[in-house]
Amino acid sequence: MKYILALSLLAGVHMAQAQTTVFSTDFDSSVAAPLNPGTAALTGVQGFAGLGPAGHTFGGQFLRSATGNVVTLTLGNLPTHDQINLDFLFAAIDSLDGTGSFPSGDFFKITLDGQTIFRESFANALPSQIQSYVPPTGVELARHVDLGFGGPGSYYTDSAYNLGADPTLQIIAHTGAVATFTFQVEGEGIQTLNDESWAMDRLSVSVSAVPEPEVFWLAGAGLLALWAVKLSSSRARPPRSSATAPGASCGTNRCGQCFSGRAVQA
Ligand SMILES: [Ca+2]
Ligand SMILES: [Ca+2]
Repeated sequence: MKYILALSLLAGVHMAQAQTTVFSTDFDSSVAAPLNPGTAALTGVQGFAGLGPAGHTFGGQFLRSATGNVVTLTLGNLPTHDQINLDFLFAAIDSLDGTGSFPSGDFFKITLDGQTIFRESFANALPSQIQSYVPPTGVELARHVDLGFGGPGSYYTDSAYNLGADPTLQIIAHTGAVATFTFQVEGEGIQTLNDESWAMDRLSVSVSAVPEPEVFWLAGAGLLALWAVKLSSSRARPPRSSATAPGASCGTNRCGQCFSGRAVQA
């Protein structure tokens, strides 16, 4: 029973950190109201279909944007929280040109309440171009392959990323009741939709709360309960067989250790 109590208290800490999804869309039917797409439009995903981890893949339609355009997501009435998490699939379409001078200078930037939380260049046109974004393990889904749109071939290859798997966009400190995200490819390399573009699919936002101090006390109480159970069980163990033999006297040496009188006489 004590083990169950302790584990229940520890489970309470885990529950306190659970995420609450506050926005989610797959873009398959419409642009959800909290989104202001600017000039971006719902478009079939073409060759991106099926890319992504199981249950979280490109499919149907996504929101495709020209470079330079700003997509804004404004969420209000958020529940009490300390952290916010952003999750989406990112399509780098056609000849985005990475870091450098025009036509290079294509940086995908995300802001939260006016603060930049992500800004990296993406390069698709030539292997020699400089892409600043180095995806963490598990984020890159495709690179320099033709997934439709412009092309085929030439400069018009495409890339895909599961940006929600990038720790940069997870557990972001945030407490306000309103959160405003913007998404934009900006820089001096802006070109037309037929030359380069980007898209997002499976966009969701969740919030979570760090454990309150009293929850840490509960966790501490759980650990104390575990320690008490371990202590009481060790005290209940029978004495070791190497203890003083029956009938032998037990003296104490200068170090205070008990010894057998019979052993000393030998
Ligand atoms: Ca293409
Ligand atoms: Ca460009």
